[in-house]
Amino acid sequence: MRLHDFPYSPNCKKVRAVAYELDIPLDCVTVNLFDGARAPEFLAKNPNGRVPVLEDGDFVLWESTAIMRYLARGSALLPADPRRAADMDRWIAWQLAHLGPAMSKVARERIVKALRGHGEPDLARIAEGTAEFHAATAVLEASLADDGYLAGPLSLADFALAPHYDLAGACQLDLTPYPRVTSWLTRVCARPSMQRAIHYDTQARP
Ligand SMILES: N[C@@H](CCC(=O)N[C@@H](CS)C(=O)NCC(=O)O)C(=O)O
Repeated sequence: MRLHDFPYSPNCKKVRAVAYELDIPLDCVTVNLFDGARAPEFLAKNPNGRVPVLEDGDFVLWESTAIMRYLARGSALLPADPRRAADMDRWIAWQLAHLGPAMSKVARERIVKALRGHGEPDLARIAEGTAEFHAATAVLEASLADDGYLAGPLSLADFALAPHYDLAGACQLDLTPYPRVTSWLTRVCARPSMQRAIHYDTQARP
């Protein structure tokens, strides 16, 4: 299978971590997101112009959640129990609807603008994203047990959220008020699969 990805993208890290966890070989092809233009061949695969995109033979799939689910079919990362599966889906949807947009506001202002030379950060936008990040993370903190995972046993939900929270430091978003989130993140990021996905940009490509 081939994955069109970008080393620093948390949505790509989700997919790579699941593939590494399940020992699924991936042929990774980097799409340079810093270059605004997208090749027509890439746009033919994903008209949204975004990564990740998976190719499995003639089957082309975009959207990180759909890709994770496709890779994890039949594995323990995708619970068979309907309530556990719904709980997992709830956190994945929450990341896409709430946590992700909040962090993106801050990341765009603090990181992307600097990398692309797009001018000074908009402080009002940072304040807005930071407030949303803390409101969301307080919800997660209250939902987590001291030593558990997001939906009972380790599941796709942990792989969906951890790459985003791993970028909190780079965005200058403070996790110290959230000891359970911090301990969960440390536990998930200690897994060899997550380590490999997170540090992919500094390694020889698989
Ligand atoms: N909902 C999509 C979001 C994909 C997405 O936004 N990917 C980012 C990288 S993390 C991207 O390709 N950005 C390029 C752009 O906005 O031009 C998913 O979960 O796959």
